[in-house]
Amino acid sequence: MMKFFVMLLLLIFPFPILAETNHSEPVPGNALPNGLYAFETSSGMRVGAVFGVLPRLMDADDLVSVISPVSSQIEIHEMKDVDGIMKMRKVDFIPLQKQKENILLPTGYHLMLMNLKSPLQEGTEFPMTLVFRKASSVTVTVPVLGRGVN
Ligand SMILES: [Cu+2]
Repeated sequence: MMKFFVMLLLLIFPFPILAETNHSEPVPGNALPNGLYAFETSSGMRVGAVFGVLPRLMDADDLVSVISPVSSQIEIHEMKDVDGIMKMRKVDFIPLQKQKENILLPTGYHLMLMNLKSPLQEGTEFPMTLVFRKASSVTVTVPVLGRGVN
């Protein structure tokens, strides 16, 4: 199982996962958008990931599920340091602080697009609906970024 995750990570994240500590650093060749974003995926790849800044909420809340036409199944994941090893696991929700920028990043909470219907292509965008425990759902547009590799 661990092997699978490591392989998945290498495919998904365009930078060394263990070295990455601050995701606000720009990805080479790309300016990161203000909100959420995804990286392009290659044709053989069925899994993508969404990172970036979630919409600000007036009150503390939980992000409990995510819906998008690009994927029939979107999982909420958390990357956590367990005894010095970064491990990714599926969680039921992301706790959100009120009036704060809640940021999704490869080394923390992020959204995993499982079973992509087609590869995510650089320059395109897709809608994603964020479902909260208390607040009404919000639909955002997620741009697809290149991996910054020329
Ligand atoms: Cu994940």
